[in-house]
Amino acid sequence: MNPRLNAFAETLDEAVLNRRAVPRLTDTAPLDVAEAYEVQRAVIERRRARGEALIGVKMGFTSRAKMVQMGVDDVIWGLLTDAMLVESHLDTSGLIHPRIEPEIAFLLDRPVRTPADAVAAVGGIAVGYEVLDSRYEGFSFTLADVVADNASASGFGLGPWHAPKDVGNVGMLLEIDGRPVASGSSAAILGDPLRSLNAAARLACAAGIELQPGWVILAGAATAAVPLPSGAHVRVSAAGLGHVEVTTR
Ligand code: OOG
Repeated sequence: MNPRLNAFAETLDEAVLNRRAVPRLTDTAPLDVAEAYEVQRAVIERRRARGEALIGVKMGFTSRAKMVQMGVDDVIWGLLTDAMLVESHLDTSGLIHPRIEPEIAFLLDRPVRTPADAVAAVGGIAVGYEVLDSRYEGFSFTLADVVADNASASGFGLGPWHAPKDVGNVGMLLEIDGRPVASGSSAAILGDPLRSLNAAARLACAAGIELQPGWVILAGAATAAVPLPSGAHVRVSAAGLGHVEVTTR
């Protein structure tokens, strides 16, 4: 691998391990989006070398609210590993400046070999959340920076799986300590989260990655992300999909 890109991957990986934010890569050297995806893959390879397994993909900037919040205007994707899956508790002391956002998740029960396979491959749908933890100082980045940083992926949690159904326009709510802090409709996700699933399938196929049975596709947030405090109780719900909760310390 190009030594510049390899050094970028090492910088981002060490930022996670040391819980220390780093300056934006693009402040120090040029980086285009195609190269940024190479850096992302190298970051994931480092995690796999430590025993983590790929279990899905996440989409980013699929909603207007997120594009405006972060000042970027293109859909991106990142990879999820088993170490990112949060059960009912999350220790935020291992994170830099975590944020949380409500998501719709798809569970695949068949491989996706071409984008046309995506919708039929869905075996379940759930409400979920994603914990973002940009490795960059000030949670500030260009498109290439955030792609290299695996789309800020840090953790995610899932509610109960439901049989596939229409989730094109369901109300979503994020509450922290019983207080509503963000709400929106799943329609904010590219008009329908299924479009995000299709985009994930397209990007994966283009990258030569086959989406696998058992993998989770996080379709992206319906609202802006909010800071995730320690010592908090978070509840994320979506109409018809129930809810998922997490307690932080
Ligand atoms: C990048 C990730 C964006 C989403 O749902 O739009 C994302 C970030 O905002 O840090 O996951």
